[in-house]
Amino acid sequence: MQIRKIKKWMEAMAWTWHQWLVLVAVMVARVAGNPSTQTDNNYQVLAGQQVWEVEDHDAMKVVAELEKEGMVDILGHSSSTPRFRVHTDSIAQVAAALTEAGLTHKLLISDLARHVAEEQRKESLEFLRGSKTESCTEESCPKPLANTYMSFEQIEYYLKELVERSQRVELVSIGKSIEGRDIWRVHIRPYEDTGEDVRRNAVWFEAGIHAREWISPATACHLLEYLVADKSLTKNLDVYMVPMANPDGYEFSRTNDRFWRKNRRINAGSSCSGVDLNRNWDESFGVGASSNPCSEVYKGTKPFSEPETEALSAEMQRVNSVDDLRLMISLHSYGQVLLYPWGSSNEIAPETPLMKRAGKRFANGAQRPYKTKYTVENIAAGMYLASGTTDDWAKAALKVPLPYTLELRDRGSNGFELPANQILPTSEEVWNGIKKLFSFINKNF
Ligand code: 0X9
Ligand code: ZN
Repeated sequence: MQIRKIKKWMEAMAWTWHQWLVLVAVMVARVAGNPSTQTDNNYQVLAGQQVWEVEDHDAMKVVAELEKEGMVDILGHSSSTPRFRVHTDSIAQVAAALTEAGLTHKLLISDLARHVAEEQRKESLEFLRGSKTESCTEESCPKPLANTYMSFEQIEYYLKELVERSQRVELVSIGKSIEGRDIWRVHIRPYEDTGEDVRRNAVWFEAGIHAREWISPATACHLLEYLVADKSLTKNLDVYMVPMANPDGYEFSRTNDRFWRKNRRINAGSSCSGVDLNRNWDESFGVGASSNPCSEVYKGTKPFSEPETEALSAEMQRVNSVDDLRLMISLHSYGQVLLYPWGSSNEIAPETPLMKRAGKRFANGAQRPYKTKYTVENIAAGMYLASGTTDDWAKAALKVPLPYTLELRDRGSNGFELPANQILPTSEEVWNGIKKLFSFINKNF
């Protein structure tokens, strides 16, 4: 009787026996402690939240204001028409504000928790198919995983093994996050390091400043592999990379809230936590950002109020004092667009023709081998004004000629929930784009 009931219930869920079997196996893997699959329960907080879209180019301004008030959360940069998450309590208010502005919206997702649960169920099935040959544990993490998003701990295992494996690599903790996790900075020395104390061209990569953009740290780790193996383009180049700039937020997005963006600061006097680390840099601080701790774009109490941005900026400054930073790429998702400053004003930034020219080289390179299209755009022209970002700070404070924000795959079909089987293709095409940028630097500086 009981069995028949369960069978009926399973039929009602419309799953095949095979799918159930796979699910049980995934659960067993979890119990066995494979940290790579610990992504359950990170969607319940999203119950009742919705995703809307307004197909109107003038809507961005209205929606950006609602974002500053903490009612909505703009998702990705796939187009100049906004797609955004509406918090459950704000649905009526947001609808009213849009109507008042003469805008109509389309409902894309009616319950985000259900949507994320379903996406993760599909991923679990996929994971089981693709993960047989790879593993990453404390004892052995020889390569970044290609079929699953690694936990912060796994990324640490990998980085520590990378240093042991390659003489070119140096790993340093440049500070601790709010919750005490290390912020790791990798340095890949030039392939032909003569040991001489000379100024060289240098490149800085930052990844994972936004917690939910999982493809960013994943790509960063694979880029490390390509960089270490490279023998020509990095002959005279110092490469620096922070593969996980917001480890607390990342872990929180894995365990508690799949759409978490900020760090994990407990904001005094507010029930909302987190500071948007990409609004906290000391450049035009405040413009286009929010003073409301409940907003996804909350700038924090003052520039560099957060240990994460403090550590990043101090290290970038140090690197720029011993080397010449020529290129800075902050890896984000999603949208497939390479963005160049300014983002906080409509003025034209110094070296704009150069940023455009080099940017196009990147986009050409990244077309291979999957024909993926990356556009090259000025930040402020394409969307809303935003300040306190890594890119503008790198240009204004450090005078880095080529500072970019790279919004990785995709253009919105999966958004932040990019299936793990796209980690490798994304990394490959981005590496092809970056190689073009490296040649550009080697030729022009
Ligand atoms: O808004 C952001 O911080 C970035 N987009 S994301 O969807 N990944 O959050 C874009 C930052 C672009 N740079 C500036 N606005 N300066
Ligand atoms: Zn981002």
